[in-house]
Amino acid sequence: MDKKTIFSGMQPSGAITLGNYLGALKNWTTLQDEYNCLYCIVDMHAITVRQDPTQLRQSSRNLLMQYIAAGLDPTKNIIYYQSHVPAHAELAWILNCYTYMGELNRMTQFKDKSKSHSDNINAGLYTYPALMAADILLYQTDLVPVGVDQKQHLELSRDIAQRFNSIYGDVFTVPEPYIGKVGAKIMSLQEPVKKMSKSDDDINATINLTDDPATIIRKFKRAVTDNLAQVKYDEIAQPGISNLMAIYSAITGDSYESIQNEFEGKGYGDFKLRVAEAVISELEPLQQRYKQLSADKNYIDTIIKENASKANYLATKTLRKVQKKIGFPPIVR
Ligand code: ATP
Ligand code: LTN
Repeated sequence: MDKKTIFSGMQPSGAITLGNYLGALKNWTTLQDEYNCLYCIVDMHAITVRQDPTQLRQSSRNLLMQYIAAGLDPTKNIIYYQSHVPAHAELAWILNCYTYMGELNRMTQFKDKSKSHSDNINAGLYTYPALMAADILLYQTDLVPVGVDQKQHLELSRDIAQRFNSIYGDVFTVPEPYIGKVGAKIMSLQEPVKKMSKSDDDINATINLTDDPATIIRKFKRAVTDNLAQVKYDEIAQPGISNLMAIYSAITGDSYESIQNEFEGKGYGDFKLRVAEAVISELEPLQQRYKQLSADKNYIDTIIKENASKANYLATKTLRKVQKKIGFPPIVR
């Protein structure tokens, strides 16, 4: 009853990557006993970039199964689609009216995506953070486990919550970010100064959770490094090697120092292969569970239905409170 609440989400904008897994999903699985957790598939956020309908439907279902395959128990956590809970859109509209354009103009994700999707800089892409704030605030969330790239959005969510509370009293819990120590920012294997991103067009830049062992080995072999011939953590001088060390450390739990010692005097080939092997064995159980889940349509459908109903119940409670505070007329039954 008195457990704290956790909320997080991922966009079904493609196959999820090792970055999503190490930066977010893996951490989520460690929190499920201690907290009341909601893990959303944020399909409404995904359409801020143009999506193919058939692919979006498939990616959304795949993502839900990957949450479960990674170890999230759907009876302990509320795992659901954002579009199945209308309160997200309703609260987002309200929060849009408490968010300044000056704040949205500063968001680096908006700036980045405006560059990479310059033919479709739509209003949804711009007001994306107000929807994200709605996701979080609807559930009176205490903690939000995300990768470091989402910190700025989270700070804005806090500002919006505080602004609203200062006008209307304590309506929202003000959420705190929860960012893991390792794995918080996994970089592209091809351009290690850029984050690994599931919507990257270069297939060699990302490891997908469903990649088979041969593909994983091939991608790590091709990973961009340097000619300094030393396994040493230095993000500036050796971004590629540092990224491989971050991946290895996030999986094995080994410190950078011990990784440095382990591979002292060894070539990059050896190191890359060890990283690939660690990733393969980390992903193997997940891939097996994913296969089983894909074959059990009824089980997945039941989860979708039951969890959406739980989320709807909780979200509506907060939404009604907000509507009342701002002066919307009560619903007459
Ligand atoms: P897209 O490429 O479509 O923008 P994305 O790969 O950035 O997607 P999101 O759905 O936006 O993924 O993010 C899901 C979660 O994964 C977030 O908590 C985010 O912080 C985390 N995350 C995304 N990329 C990385 C990364 N490279 N390293 C660590 N965490 C990441
Ligand atoms: N913006 C996030 C996805 C996201 C999210 C959220 C994360 C949408 N709503 C609420 C945490 C809490 C992203 O791009 N990774």
